[in-house]
Amino acid sequence: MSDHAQAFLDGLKQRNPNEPEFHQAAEELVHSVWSLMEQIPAYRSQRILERVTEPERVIQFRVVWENDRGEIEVNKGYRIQFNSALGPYKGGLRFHPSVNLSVLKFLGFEQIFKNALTGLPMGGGKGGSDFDPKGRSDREVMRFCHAFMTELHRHIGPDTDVPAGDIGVGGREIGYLYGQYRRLANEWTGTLTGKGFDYGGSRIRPEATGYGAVYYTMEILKHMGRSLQGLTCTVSGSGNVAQYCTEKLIQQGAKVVTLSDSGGFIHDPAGIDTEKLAYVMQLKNVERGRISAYASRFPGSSFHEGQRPWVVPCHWAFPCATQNEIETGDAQQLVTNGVMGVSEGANMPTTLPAVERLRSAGKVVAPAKAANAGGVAVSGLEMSQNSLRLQWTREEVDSRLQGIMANIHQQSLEAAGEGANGVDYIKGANVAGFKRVADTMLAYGIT
Ligand code: NDP
Ligand code: 2IT
Repeated sequence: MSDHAQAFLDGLKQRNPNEPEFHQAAEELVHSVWSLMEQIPAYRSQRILERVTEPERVIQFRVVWENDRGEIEVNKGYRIQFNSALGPYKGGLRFHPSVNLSVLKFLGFEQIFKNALTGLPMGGGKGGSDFDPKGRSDREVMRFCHAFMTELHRHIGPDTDVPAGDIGVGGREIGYLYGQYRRLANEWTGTLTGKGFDYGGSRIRPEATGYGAVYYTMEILKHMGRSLQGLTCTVSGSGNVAQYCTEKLIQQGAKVVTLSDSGGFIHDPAGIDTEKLAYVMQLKNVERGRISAYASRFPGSSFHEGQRPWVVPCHWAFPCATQNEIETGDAQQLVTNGVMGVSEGANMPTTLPAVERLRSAGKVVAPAKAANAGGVAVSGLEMSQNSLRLQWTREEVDSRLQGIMANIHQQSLEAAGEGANGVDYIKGANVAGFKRVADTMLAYGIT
C-alpha cells in the first residue's frame, strides 16, 4: 500500500481508537480504492474518504426492560446512520453479546457499498444491542424488542432509516419491533424489512441472503466455465443465511457436508439433503436448539466441539456465521485441501491475512459486500412493494434477485478485470460500490 494510504489509515485509527473491526473494514476498502484517488483528483481534494469513513450520525441509547423473574435488565442500544447519499439509511439490527460500537461501525460501513452495488436507492446503516436472545423466553424477547423500539422509533421512518434483521434478529424479533413501531408512530408503513408476509413482508426475503450468495457463486463459476453440480461445499453457521445457502446449494446439485454454531461444527460425509435440512430448520428456528443434536440424530455424521468446518476438504467454502471466522491457519488448511473459492455469506468472515493467503494461492474470494447483498437487495424490493402497496409473487422476486446478483457480478468483473491470480472480486466490489457513493457525494457539494 502507498505511504499516503497508510498515512490515511493511521489517521483513521488515531481518530477512532479501540475499534479494530472498523479499522479492518476500512483498511480493506482503502486498499482497493486508493488508486482511484490518483485517477480522480476530486476524490482527494473533496476529501471523500475522510467523509465516507465518518458516520453521519451515531445514536446510542439505554434499553430497560423486565425479565420473567420480575428483575430489571439494562442493555445498550445503537443505531449507526452511516451514509444517506444514495437513499434512506438501510441495514440490519444485530442482537448479540459481542455487539459494540466497533462491530456496528464495521457493519454500517460495509453496508454503504453493498447497498450501492445493488443499484437500489438505499444508504448504509446498522444497529443493534448487546442483548443475548439465547435462552430467553418469547415474552422476554418481546419485552426487550418493545423497549428497544420505544427509543429507536423516533430516529427511523420509511424515508429516513429502514432497519431489518441480522444475527439474533429474525422474523420473530422483526414482528415485535414492527408491532411497537406501528403503535408509537401511529402509521403502517414499510419502516422495517423482513416483516411477515401478512403484514407487508416480501416473498423470498427470508431466503434472499443465502440464495443470493449461491447465485453470485454461480456467476463466478459460469465465468470460469464451471458449475456447482457435484461440488462438495462446506457451510458455517446454522442460522438464516446458512440454512438458505444450503437449500440453494442442494437444489444446484452440490453436496453440503458441514454446518456449525458457536459450539462447534457437524460433519456429514453423506451430505445434508432436503429432509436433514428440514430437521435443522425445525431445530434452530422452532426449538432453538444446538447444532450438536444433528450428530445424534443422523448416523454417520459427527460433531466437533469448539472447532470450525474449514478442516473438512471441499471445493467451495461458504462462511455464513460471523466476522473473522476464517483466520490464516484456516485459509491455509482450505488451500492445502484444494479449495477453489470462498463465498462470504457472513459479513467480513475472513481476516485480512487469511484473504491474502487465499488470493496469493490463486483462490477466488467472493467478498461479503457482493456475495451477501441479496438480503438487503430483497429488503430494497420489500420497500418498493410497500410503497406500491402491492406484493409480488415468489417468481417475480426471485427473478429480480437473480438479476441483481448477476449485475453485481458484472460490475465487479468490469471494475477489477482479469489479474495474474484471476479476478480480484474484492477490489471489483469495492471500486464499483465506492464510485457510485463518491460520485453522488461530489454531486451534492460539500455536505
Ligand atoms: P442468525 O442469528 O440467524 O445465525 C447466526 C449463526 O452464526 C448461528 O448459527 C450462530 O450460532 C452463528 N454465530 C454467531 N456468532 C457466532 C460466533 N461468534 N462464533 C461462532 N458462530 C457464531 O444470523 P444470520 O444467519 O442472519 O447472519 C449470519 C451472518 O450473515 C452474519 O455475519 C450477518 O451479518 C450476515 N448477513 C445476514 C443477512 C441477513 O439477511 N440475515 C444479510 C447479509 C449478511 P449460535 O446460535 O451458537 O450463536
Ligand atoms: O448485512 C446485511 O446486509 C443485513 N443484515 C441485511 C440488511 C437489510 O436491511 O436487509
